[in-house]
Amino acid sequence: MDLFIADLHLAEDRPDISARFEAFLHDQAAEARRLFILGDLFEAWLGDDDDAALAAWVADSLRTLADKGVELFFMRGNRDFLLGGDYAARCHMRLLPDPCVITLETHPTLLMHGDLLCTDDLAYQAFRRQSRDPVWQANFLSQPLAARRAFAQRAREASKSHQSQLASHITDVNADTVRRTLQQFGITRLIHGHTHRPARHRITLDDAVPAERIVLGDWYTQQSSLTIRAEGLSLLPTPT
Ligand SMILES: [Mn+2]
Repeated sequence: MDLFIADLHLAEDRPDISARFEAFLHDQAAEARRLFILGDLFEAWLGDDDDAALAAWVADSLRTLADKGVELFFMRGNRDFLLGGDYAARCHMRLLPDPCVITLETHPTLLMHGDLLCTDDLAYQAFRRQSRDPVWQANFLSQPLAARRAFAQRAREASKSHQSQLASHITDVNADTVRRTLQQFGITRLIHGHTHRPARHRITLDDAVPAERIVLGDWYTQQSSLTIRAEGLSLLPTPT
């Protein structure tokens, strides 16, 4: 059984989400063969040298799960895009590039965090390009932790105000970008998070090829996960 989660947005001031995550790791996750975390596990990530208690607790919890034999994979989101190889090694999880292709029960599947698909949000895409630049990242990571914390706080406030000014279709994926991306990879199933709009969307590619886009939910008020078994697929909470 393969399990997928995203957008937990774990934060020091949200112990309720950490408690939900702890329960999930003890129950469903312990039964899985593989657990894929598709980004935004953390509300913010300032660098692998961050000494916050939350990061240490998550590393211990994930390593404990890995030691039970569950294979762990992590793809960076737009909040934790600075999570690096050092921290991944502490968690005993492998880093995945965004996008990446895996085979699930013989079905090739494209995995993404999802922010790359939101191409109508031009300001965000510009920031994304800038902040994925190795020189920008090295410069950011060379600053003292306190300065990085202050920057992240300002960035979160700016992002909140930016999001609140945008129509909801701008902050969602662009349908053409989704189709183009799937066609480019020659793949008919996509799993992503980021938009916090859990759903299973039937889509049609060129030459009437049917495809599916599965969107994972966030963890603000409940556990959200996708389970894939040979018998089928279940998305929780069930999309309304
Ligand atoms: Mn995100």
